[in-house]
Amino acid sequence: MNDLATGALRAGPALRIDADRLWRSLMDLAQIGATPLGGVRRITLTDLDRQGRDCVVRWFEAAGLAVRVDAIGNIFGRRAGRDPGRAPVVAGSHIDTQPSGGKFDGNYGVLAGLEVVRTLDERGIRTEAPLEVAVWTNEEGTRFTPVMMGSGVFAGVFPLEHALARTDVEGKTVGDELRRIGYAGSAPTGTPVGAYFEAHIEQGPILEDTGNTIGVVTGALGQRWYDVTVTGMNAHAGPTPMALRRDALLAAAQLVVEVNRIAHGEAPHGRGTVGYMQVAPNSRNVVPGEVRFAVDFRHATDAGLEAMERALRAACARVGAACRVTVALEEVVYFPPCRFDADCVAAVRAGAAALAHRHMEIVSGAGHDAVYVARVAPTAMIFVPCKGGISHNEIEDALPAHLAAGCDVLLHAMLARAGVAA
Ligand code: HGY
Ligand code: MN
Ligand code: MN
Repeated sequence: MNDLATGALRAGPALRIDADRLWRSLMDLAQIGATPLGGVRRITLTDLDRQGRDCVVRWFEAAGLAVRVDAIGNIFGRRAGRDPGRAPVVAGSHIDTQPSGGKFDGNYGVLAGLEVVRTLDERGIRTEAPLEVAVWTNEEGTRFTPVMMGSGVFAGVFPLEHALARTDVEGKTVGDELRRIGYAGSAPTGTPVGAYFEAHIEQGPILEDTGNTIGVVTGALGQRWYDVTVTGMNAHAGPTPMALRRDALLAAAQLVVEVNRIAHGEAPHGRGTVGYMQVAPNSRNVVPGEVRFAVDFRHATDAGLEAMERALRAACARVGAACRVTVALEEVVYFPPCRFDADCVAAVRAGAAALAHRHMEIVSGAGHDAVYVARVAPTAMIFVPCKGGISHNEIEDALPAHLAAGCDVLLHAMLARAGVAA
């Protein structure tokens, strides 16, 4: 029998990826944007993002993948299947990071997809359906909102022109920055996907605390993000009597406390964070006249998100009146709680069981590109533990054995959906 024919035999439960090669590729990519504390700062559409993209494209091409880039900069590496007419089974994630990001958030899902391809090539295994590895543009939403931008355009959630026109705090647009780094692609976006799997670190403590290696992700919390602008009056910190002040930062500080209180009131699934704040004029002896800050709300139900928004609007009115400032609230991100495809979730669960990894069902507190891809294709995610559940932090860490286990589950779930050519 030729190699490809025996490939089907080799695709049994004993098939494993190369854990050392996966770890090396993660460490090599992490050099691009490496930070002193061992993290990665590779913000979307910066020169470091370009370097990361170039590196991954080189690896895709070296693995024999046909590479294309779409109009929002999403990168796809395609491995032919026996039946070119079938929609591809896709694995992917993102390589843009938070300003104080880690080595694994996003990067793991892309490099696990590449490791699956490398393993199949090594073993001479051809699939029935084509496979693709995807790198989604601007998942983090830290420089340009909305979050999960590339996958959102791909899934038709955001019009392409709307995304290309989004600006950062310096007024640079997504479109200009894509052109500047050479990733304003011409490939069509929204191409067919037979099934999508995303391997990701959990970014929370549950798997580690419960001794599970694999998280069978059944869905993700819904999110609402707001930009809040508080407008008072700049004033001299000395002669201005306390009673006459219109202090925007005093009001903003009270609203930060309110965001936290609202989230606690929606336990166990409510989440509320103010992670970004700009104070103007930001001078030590001037009563601040303007404060802009971001609110990130999350919940397991739409009703919960709506209740949190109502409470926030009431707090803005109350605090605004008390501090004699105006408070403007603008919603910049919304997506409802999502449930992943039952058959894809079952493929993940079956892979974990066949590989004898302790596993549990889990709902993602983080948003992921899978949330938008799930709108257009059967989708599921695979979680692995990260150290102390810490992420969006330079000390983010994970065990090579856990990363390899998740990649093995990804391999078997993809083969289950793509089929192995005889
Ligand atoms: O914010 C999130 O949930 C994701 O990390 N972008
Ligand atoms: Mn991520
Ligand atoms: Mn992230």
